Amino acid sequence: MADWDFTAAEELIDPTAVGRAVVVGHIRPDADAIGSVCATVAMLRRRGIDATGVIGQQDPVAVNLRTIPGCGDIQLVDRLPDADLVVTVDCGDLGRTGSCAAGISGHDRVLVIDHHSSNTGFGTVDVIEPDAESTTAILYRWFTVAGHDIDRDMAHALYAGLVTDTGSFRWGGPGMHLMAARLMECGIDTRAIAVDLMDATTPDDLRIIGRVLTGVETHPDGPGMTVLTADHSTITETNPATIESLTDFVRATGQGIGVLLKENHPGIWSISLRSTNYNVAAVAGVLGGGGHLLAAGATVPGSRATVLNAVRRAVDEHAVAL
Ligand SMILES: [Mn+2]
Repeated sequence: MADWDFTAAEELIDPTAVGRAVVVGHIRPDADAIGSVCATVAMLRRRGIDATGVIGQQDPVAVNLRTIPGCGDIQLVDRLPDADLVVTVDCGDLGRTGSCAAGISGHDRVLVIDHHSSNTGFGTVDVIEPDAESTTAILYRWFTVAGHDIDRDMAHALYAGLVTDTGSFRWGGPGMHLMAARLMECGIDTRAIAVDLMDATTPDDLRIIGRVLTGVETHPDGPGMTVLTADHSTITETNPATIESLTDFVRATGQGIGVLLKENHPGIWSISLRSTNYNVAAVAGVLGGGGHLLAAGATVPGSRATVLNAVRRAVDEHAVAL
């Protein structure tokens, strides 16, 4: 496993200097964000620090993520709570902290832990490791080298981020399997976690997925795109996990880039980009977002036609084959 340096991070969480800490996950959280928040809060509390996990939005966390131990304690906030220390986890830029952004930008003790390749750093200490499979993989490495105990609930939270961000161990380095093995030895039920986070569905969700898939479009120009669209009425019919699962269908269609257009609010489109051979973080960056080389996203306002045109232009001009 890579030789990541946690010296400055350890100094920042010194319990003689930190009474209260806030751990911030990104808005519209996924399992890596929630798992990272829960594991970090648990570690800080074990050190005697009064730690709270927060998400800077009012929309509730997806139901399936509430199976991660500690998720029920996470607060939805409209501003950063007062604290001596802020830790952001899995947030690729300050904007991803939502309503906490203003408070974080003026704070003098901010630890950024992240694995998004587009993250340029916004903390007083940044631990940004794009080679990490998940933010929980960075946390696991930190806790292991620093000697912070990992109990069963923490192992569950760390595994949740690992299994989802690796597409169920389809991509990543050999270290991900060693990490999974160690976490399994903590007594977690990996079969139940997979059902909770990825497999659970309903017949109604399957009908919605079928409808969206029927609307697939292809755009063969340039690198090529395969596009799925979930408009606002579709979004309101189901849960975020079902909508997110649609990205798996366009990852490897033989076209260069898979695109999922999600109208999360009327006229506000969240765009997910997936590929097996193009740098989509660069495309997302042009659209004001960011992410990983092969999985990235952005949010763009407008009609579906204008948003799709913006994506086509960004793909044509900025998609670089890897
Ligand atoms: Mn992640």
